[in-house]
Amino acid sequence: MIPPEAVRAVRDAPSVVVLTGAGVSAESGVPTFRDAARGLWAKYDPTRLATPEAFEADPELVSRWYDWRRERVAACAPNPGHHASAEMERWLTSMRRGFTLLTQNVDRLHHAAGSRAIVELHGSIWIWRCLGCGTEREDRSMPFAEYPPRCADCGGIRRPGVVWFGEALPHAALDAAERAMRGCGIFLSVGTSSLVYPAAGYARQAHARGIPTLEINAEPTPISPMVTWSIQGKSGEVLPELLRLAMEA
Ligand code: BJW
Ligand code: ZN
Repeated sequence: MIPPEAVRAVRDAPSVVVLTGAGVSAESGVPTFRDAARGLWAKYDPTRLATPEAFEADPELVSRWYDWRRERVAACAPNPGHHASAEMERWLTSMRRGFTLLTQNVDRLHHAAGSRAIVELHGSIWIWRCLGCGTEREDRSMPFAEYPPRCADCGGIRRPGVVWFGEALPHAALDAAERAMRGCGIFLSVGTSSLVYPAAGYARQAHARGIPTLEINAEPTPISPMVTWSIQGKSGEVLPELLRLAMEA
């Protein structure tokens, strides 16, 4: 199921870049982004809620949605896909080879699994930023006492520290991703629909530079015809197997 050439490419690459998306957290029970409005939220379109315009129009509604998602994520633990990614990092760094995890996920389950070199492209639902004084704080308390939550310092409205459609990604994250891409020897795209840019552009960038690309996803995506190897399957099964084979090779 995993092409031996892909295994060898992971084993031999001087540096590995892994891009993850919501599919990696799906086996932990975290709904994928496009599935992140269920139950009471079923009548809403996540791509419309995750916008600055939606927050401006109705900050209470949008912060209640994030609080609902925070509660769901808080009940979830990392799965074998997260653990394999952390293990791959430990294995490669022990051999003084490069490893960077670019994640679009906002749930911090990669952190919980022990990954270290993480670039959060789309921020985190655990960070809240005050629109009054700009303070950013991790806040895992829930439910919030009020919606939208307010800043303890200045009383301003706090918004989730995530990147919404139409917003620029954090400079530091973009710089770190660019650095990782410069030294990338193999690029892995895991559990992402590859629809959202700029993240979806990294696989294309790698391909254009002749770097081997490997996709692991439950279903075909727009990058599937382009990548060197496209494996259809669950990240929690394929990633651990890929790691096992590469370590044994
Ligand atoms: C499994 C599985 C299992 C299930 N195993 N797999 C170029 C072209 C066209 C448009 C644009 C472009 N450049 C920019 C844009 C606009 C826009 C964009 O990309 N739009 C597209 C929809 C067309 N991009 C932006 O607006 C970005 N900003 C930007 O470019 O700014 C420019 C700028 C510069 C300077 C000043 C100002 C502006 C920002 C994008 C931010 C995205 N944010 C979100 C929300 C985060 C907060 C939140 O979660 O609420 O990030 S949107 C959402 O999509 C979320 C995700 O991180 C992201 C990616 O989704 P992901 O992870 O791929 O999830 P899914 O659900 O789509 O897919 C999961 C996949 O897993 C599926 O395929 C399943 O099959 C699979 N799966 N189980 C393996 N077990
Ligand atoms: Zn404040």
